[in-house]
Amino acid sequence: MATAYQNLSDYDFNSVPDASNMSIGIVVAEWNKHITEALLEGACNTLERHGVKPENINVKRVPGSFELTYGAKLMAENSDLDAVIILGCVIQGDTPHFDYVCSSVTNGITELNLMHDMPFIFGLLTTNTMEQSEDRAGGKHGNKGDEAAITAIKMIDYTCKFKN
Ligand code: DLZ
Repeated sequence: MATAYQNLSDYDFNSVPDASNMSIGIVVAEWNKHITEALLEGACNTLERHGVKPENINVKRVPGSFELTYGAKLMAENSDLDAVIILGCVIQGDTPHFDYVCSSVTNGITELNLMHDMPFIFGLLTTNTMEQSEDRAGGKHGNKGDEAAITAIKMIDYTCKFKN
């Protein structure tokens, strides 16, 4: 896995645009809750570190990763947001239909990005074991929530270059 060689929380602080005027939605799957709540904590802390006001972070929860696409769609269509971050965790060993859930979320997010005029950010952990997920949810490989937050800020800034 590529992320084993790159810490998900490592980045150059100064390369990230100011985010104090940004509003961001986060949809979180409840399945593998201790992992997804750690991703959420990482994402919120990173957004706030770059200036996003806590009242401009809109968090909603859905039961599992399969529901993330619909949750993100509703959030985007019913709130005034600049981006939506999608957080979930699918573990191959625990999930007989791992490939179906992963490809559903991946295709769903791709479609949302094409349908809407805002970025939808992929923050789904897809691992072989719980340990690999823990390593990427604040463990030895960092936190994918941090990575998703930075990506959201950079993609909002990218979008602004075309809108203004
Ligand atoms: C059913 C299921 C299974 C077996 N595994 C996971 C998982 O590892 N991660 C996850 O986020 N969700 C899982 N789910 C739940 C499905 O995503 C979905 O919530 C249910 O199939 C109901 O649509």
